[in-house]
Amino acid sequence: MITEEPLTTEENLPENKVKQYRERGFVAIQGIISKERAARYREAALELAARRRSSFDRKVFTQLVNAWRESEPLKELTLDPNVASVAETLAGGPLRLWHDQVLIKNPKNSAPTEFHQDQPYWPHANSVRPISAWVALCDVPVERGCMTFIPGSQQRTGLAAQDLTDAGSLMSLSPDLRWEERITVPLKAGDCTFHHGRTAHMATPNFTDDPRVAHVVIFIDAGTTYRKKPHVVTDSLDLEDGAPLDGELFPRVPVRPE
Ligand SMILES: O=C(O)CCC(=O)C(=O)O
Repeated sequence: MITEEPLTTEENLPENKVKQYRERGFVAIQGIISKERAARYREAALELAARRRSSFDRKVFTQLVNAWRESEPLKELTLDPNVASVAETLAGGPLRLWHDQVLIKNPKNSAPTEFHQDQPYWPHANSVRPISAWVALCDVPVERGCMTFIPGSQQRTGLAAQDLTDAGSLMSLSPDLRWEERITVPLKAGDCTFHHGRTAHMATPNFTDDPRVAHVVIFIDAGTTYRKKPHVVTDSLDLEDGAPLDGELFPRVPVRPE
């Protein structure tokens, strides 16, 4: 029988993790879900990728946006109260779901996901503490495509959207970032990193024979409003500029079990 370390929860989250998150803009958390659940969700993610023939296949990864709308197991993970309550403690304020995404780096995919910030892609106003949980659904050592962060880069505001297939994109917008420290974070299945929506991050290539399967749950401030610009999640919603992002697509979290 495999004995597992206890999960990290809002109750036992070490104070220094909150401090690290606020200073550096990211933090690694062991055991946000159990390994047994990670294995189950990994299967669900691969099954959804096979089902969604039309999924967004980029050079760097296969991206399944709003997986929770089509897969019951992945909905359970996206709305997991432990993930959301740790996110809320780290962020320091009330949150709602923006969207989730399964990100699969296929075996032997030598393309890194290049450095970028997430927030410049999003059609949001009034969002100061967006936070993403990147949950490893398989073991992710450096050679399978783990995340690398530039500590403190969440302070860089107002940058244009960056191209995550171009290694020079973020660095040309903010050249001194080239000389900043980078921290690479391998994760075991069931562990996660949380990162702020402006923290510069990349992921290494997948040189292994197995897919790298991650599930990313993206939270935004509960009071975030819509700022008109194209985005796959909002394009079909016909929102007015300034409309609140709320309703069943953007639920408040944590959703507590009844
Ligand atoms: O997993 C990756 O390859 C990149 C992930 C990423 O950019 C994100 O979660 O914001």
